[in-house]
Amino acid sequence: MIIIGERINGLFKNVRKAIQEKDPGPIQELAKKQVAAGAHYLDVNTGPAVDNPAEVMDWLVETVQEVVDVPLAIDAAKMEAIEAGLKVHKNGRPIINSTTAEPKMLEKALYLAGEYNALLIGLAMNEKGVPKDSDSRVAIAMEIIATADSCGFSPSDILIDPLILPVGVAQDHAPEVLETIRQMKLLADPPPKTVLGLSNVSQETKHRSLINRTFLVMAMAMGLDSVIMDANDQELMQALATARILLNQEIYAESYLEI
Ligand code: THG
Repeated sequence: MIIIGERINGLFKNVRKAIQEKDPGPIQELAKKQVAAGAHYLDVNTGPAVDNPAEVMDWLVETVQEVVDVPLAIDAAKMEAIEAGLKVHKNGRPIINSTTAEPKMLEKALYLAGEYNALLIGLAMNEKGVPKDSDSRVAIAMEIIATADSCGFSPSDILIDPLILPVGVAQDHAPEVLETIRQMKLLADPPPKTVLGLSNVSQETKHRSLINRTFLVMAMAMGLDSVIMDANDQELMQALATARILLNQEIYAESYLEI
């Protein structure tokens, strides 16, 4: 399971403030804290409230890379901001986060993935939005994989994100998302990878951590490969480690099981 730390995102007040004040301190603390907790990648997102996203992304990526050497998931709505991050990215293979199946956006994202040897997150949505049922999500994923294939990419260069929505507003989507993850293993050989923005599921709920870890374990049972999540949530990390043992993904479990 690839853990992508979610905390460097302008959605969070302290990150938004640090961006506004161009203060590297809080961002660099969050970067170090997430990597120390076990994050393999860090997601980096300026948040929606900036009017110069490319400039801010450049600064964020440079700021983070001064203190950690994990690769980054460059998370932005605009491809110009993603490209600005890719340009200065230096450790390993970056992740482009993300494109929809909308042809113009997908074409731009694939071009950048080729240019910067990046992995690409393809969202199971198109210009009509996020469909509810898993069949429609799978069909969109298939379009993304087919287009990527025609541009010379392997399905394993693509991370399909079925897009989990807050359970409070879209409860009926959660099982469809799980089924979409399961279906991805049957879509191509090699199959595409899968990813989720886990914390979406619990937005606006009281028991966020419990909902997050319950859904993560269910998604892992469906074959989830990677997850954008709070690596500093200890109970979530423990649930992840336990699920890895129960799914026989972890071989040295003896000492853990004795406790
Ligand atoms: N898929 C992909 N990328 C993503 C998402 C996804 N990137 C962003 C997001 N979704 C995943 N990251 C987060 C980060 C924060 C929150 C949720 C998902 C979050 N933040 C608090 C809130 O909105 O309530 C912020 C408030 C605060 O605590 O300050 O929940 O799905 N590919």
